[in-house]
Amino acid sequence: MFGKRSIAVKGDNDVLASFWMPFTANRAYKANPRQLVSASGMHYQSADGRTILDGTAGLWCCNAGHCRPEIAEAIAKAATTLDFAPTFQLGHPLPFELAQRVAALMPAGLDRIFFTNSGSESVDTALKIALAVQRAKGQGTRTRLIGRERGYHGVGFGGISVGGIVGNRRTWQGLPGTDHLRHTHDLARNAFTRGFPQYGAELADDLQRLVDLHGAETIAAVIVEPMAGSTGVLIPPVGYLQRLREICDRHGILLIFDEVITAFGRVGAATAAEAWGVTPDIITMAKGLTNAAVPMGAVAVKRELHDAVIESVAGGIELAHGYTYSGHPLASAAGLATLDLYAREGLFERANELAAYWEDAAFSLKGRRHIIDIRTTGLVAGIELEPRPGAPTARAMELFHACFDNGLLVRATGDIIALSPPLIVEKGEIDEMFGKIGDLLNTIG
Ligand code: PXG
Ligand code: PLP
Repeated sequence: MFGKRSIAVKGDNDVLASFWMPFTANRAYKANPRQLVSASGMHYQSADGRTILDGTAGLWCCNAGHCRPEIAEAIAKAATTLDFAPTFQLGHPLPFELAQRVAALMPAGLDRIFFTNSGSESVDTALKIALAVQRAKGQGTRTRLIGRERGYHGVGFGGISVGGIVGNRRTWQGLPGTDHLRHTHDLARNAFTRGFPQYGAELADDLQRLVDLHGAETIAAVIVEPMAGSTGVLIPPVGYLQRLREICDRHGILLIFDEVITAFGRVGAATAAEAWGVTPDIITMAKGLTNAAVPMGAVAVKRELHDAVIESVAGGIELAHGYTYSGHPLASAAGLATLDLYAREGLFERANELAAYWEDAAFSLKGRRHIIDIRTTGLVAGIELEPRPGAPTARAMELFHACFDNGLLVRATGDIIALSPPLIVEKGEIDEMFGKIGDLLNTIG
């Protein structure tokens, strides 16, 4: 009902005013609202009755496609069996089961799972666990947290402190004692590379520079996205993650991979860590964990790090951290049903198998108007446009709108178009996505 009313009265501020929309140009949206009212499989339905091909799996999260009945039924069953029960000093079965299932998908050794409700909470949790681990190991001087320029780690104070997006940090001071590695984006050397960029492994040495500057004994952890998603699909240069791992090992620094986007099949395996052969100490997840049907995040921790914290106190609560909804029954049920679907339909393998077709389809746009780079990995693509002189980001935003008006959902970030379809995408739909983008590029200035 709400959807109908709000659309029928275009720009009606009485109806749209109360919802302060997240990461949205509120005034522009409310002047020209675009609403989605239902979804199924690869498609959304808009309030004005159009079918829209989902090129982004919602916000990188509906990896098994929309409104899967198996997940909906599992949620309904949980809601009518045990709507809520605490996990503080009590328990209920589903999160124990889900933790085991998640652990089995993680790289060997990362089999202790903490549940949260979002990627941002997963990041805050991972950073707090890293500090607790260092303290438990008698390394209490290690309090510094290192992130990376162009990193997105959600919007908690921890996440924005290690994150590297100026707009997300400008208004808030963030935590003291953080620093940042340089980002790896280098169009001059790497534009139009297929797969991993050739150049830039040496940028990992920036961590050595920060060790030399601050002292290793002050640094607790480094957090990076194995592939930076939000800031435009920045694929790690060949050897970069390996080198980061080596420098962390040399100096007793914990390595955290923020896999909120990359986990659950996006890059062709359960994790980017697995796909790319570099094992961090801690992995953060969210999004695809429940196919986004109920909010949930998780943090996977190496068993010996978990044990160090658990054994550091004689008795009682070992880690003073947790959310009311950690391991919520509905989220846990959604997670279990989602992991079943991924396994039954072989969706991670499917992403891997489709990756070459996806890459070819993306690179078919090479040479088209405005495009200055194309990059893909797994079922992700970034298409970078030349910024319009004097109006950066305007061109990508115009293309985003043109796509939406023509039945295709993409993401615009800066002057980059990001694509990350549900892993059930068919080849014909891949052709449709890139075909449409190619055609619409001719229509924008
Ligand atoms: N870490 C990473 C790597 C993420 O991509 C978060 C943490 C935060 O998760 P929550 O659940 O708190 O939003 C994210 C989220 C986009 C986009 O369009 C990306 C995210 C969220 C919304 C939009 O790129 N990533
Ligand atoms: N604020 C208040 C006043 C609370 O009582 C609680 C939890 O009990 C919180 C915040 C934290 O909420 P959550 O556990 O859902 O993160």
